[in-house]
Amino acid sequence: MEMTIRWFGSKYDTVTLEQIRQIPGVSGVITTLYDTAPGEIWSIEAIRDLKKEVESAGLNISGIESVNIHDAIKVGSEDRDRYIDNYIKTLENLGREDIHLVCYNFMPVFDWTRTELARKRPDGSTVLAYSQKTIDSIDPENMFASIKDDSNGAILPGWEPDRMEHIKELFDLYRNVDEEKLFDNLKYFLERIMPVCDRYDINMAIHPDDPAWPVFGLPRIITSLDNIMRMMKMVDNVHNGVTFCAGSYGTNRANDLPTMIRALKGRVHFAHVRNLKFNSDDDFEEASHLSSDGSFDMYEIMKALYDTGFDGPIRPDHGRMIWGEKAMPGYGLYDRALGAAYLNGLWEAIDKNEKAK
Ligand code: CS2
Ligand code: MN
Repeated sequence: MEMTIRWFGSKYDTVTLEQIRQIPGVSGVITTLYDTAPGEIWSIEAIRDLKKEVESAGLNISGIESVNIHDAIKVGSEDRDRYIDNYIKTLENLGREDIHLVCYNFMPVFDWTRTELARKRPDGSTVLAYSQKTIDSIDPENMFASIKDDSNGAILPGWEPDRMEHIKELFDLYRNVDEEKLFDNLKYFLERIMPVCDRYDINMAIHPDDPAWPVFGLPRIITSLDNIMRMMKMVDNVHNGVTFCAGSYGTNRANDLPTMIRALKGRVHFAHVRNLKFNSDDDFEEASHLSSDGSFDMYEIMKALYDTGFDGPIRPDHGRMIWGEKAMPGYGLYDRALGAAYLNGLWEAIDKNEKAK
């Protein structure tokens, strides 16, 4: 595995490449062209500039998160081919620049959903949190307004203000899209992009829906082992794989994370490892990465990745806001650096143990 940190680019991130470079054991970043809209072609020049910037800081680009999918593709509207053509061009340009991992998601309307961006934990840190009761009591059209004041001024991934302005139209678009339709549209998209992935050896790694169940009546399909198996079988190509995001699959307590990782052997191209603390089945908050601070056994998660021969990039995921830092919720420096160090420690111990056997 390669330990990495997500970085939104110097225009958007409060964390610098120089800081990331000083986290022990981190050699790469997972990044994106944050100012491109879904559906736009990423130019080779822009990709090259980004690469140059990262490399001159002594790091490398380990993958892209995300190249976002235009709603026309998810909905399957008539103009989807135009957007898929653009997506293929972007993949081609990434491949030509020697980038071989692309994370994306297929969630309708919203990306990850949280009801609070700064819930206070007993130690005084603040974290992202979710309560189904709150979701049930708010109007989805006001969802964005209800959380944006806690965002520390950052644009949250998937919650771009100009998209959110059209929220009503977005909901209308998905009115006739159910789970089956969403699976069909995902299949159509994957079938069209696999040839370019084969040509440039690009691993597509779908990010799970977060939380892993339908929200506001919108269908969500990347939620369980059965559904991912269905997705991988419907387009059976090693380049059609997954981002194993522990914190997203883990929102549904029926998902046994280490067992899922083991079942997905060979198709996990990217791992997000983080911990959640459940207060009840449908109220949870994010915790530090340490097992005892949350509800997951982080050792078992890392062990399952190790045992299945996982050799892709891994990153700590959403961190707490600690030590007075002001950053994009979930994406400060301090707690993610602690997370990376801890995950590296677990990996080293597992590795030494296995080699001593
Ligand atoms: C999230 C998402 O859990 C996460 O990593 O922050 O925004 C994620 O990056 C996207 O869903 C991937 O497309
Ligand atoms: Mn994730």
